[in-house]
Amino acid sequence: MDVIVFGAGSLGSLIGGLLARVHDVTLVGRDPHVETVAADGLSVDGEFDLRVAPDATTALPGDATADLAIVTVKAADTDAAAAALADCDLGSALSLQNGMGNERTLAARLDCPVLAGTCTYGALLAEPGRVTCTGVGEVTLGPPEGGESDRADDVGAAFSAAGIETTVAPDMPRRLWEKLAVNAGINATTALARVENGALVDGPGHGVASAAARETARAAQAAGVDLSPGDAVAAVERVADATAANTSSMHQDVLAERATEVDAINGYVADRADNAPVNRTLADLLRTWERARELR
Ligand code: KPL
Repeated sequence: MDVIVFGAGSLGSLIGGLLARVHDVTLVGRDPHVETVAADGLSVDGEFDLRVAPDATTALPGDATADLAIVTVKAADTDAAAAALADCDLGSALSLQNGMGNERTLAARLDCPVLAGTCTYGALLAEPGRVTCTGVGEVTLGPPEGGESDRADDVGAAFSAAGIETTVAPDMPRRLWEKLAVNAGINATTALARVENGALVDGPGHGVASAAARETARAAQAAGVDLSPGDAVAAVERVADATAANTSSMHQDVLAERATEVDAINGYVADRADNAPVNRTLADLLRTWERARELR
């Protein structure tokens, strides 16, 4: 399969690197990472130990062709990614991003079916040309509105052939909310406390992450999605344990002094739940930090 990975940061490079074992992959990202991958290849270490040679570029030609485009950019950059992919000839697109509504943003511009996906692998861009897998998680994917599709089956088979733990799921709306609960619980808490995901398995951080996840479940229920507070907390516990050594993507953003995905995660929940004081507080603290750093 010809695959474009649009957004070759830590997660995009990990998924692209694993896929490149059996597929023709083009990574689209930023220098100096892209320059290094194009010249010397990509190393994937941590839970894996492999070296692959995907194509790598900072700008995709407008008429690029691929069976699949995987979008892994930050939620705030989805529209720009859709614009860059709009004139490409694509079989399908798959969002593997944090936050809600990315599939809709992509579908508004792309002339191909768009699949929804979640990913709980832990990834860290250790240096240009080297990505570390800090936890083996799972990819789930399927039609964003739920149900089954041959395209989702084909993409799932392509991921599985590359050794990526993959489930093709008929209930993506619920899974997207469950992943939102995981991100609402883990990302902001680890970013503010400057700890790895495993620090939330127990202790005071577990209480904060669990409360944020329970509020997310209530927002899901208000949106008509059947996610129980107990299942949302269990998902946070499972992912914190499986990715214990990982620096969450929001924690990585704070360390690199980059804008975070807080609006698409805790801010999104706080705006949709009747009463979500934990998500509101986490969102306001991160927004305060972003303002002080002139990132918003
Ligand atoms: O999605 C993640 C992220 O960091 O954004 C998890 C799964 C929580 C891994 O850290």
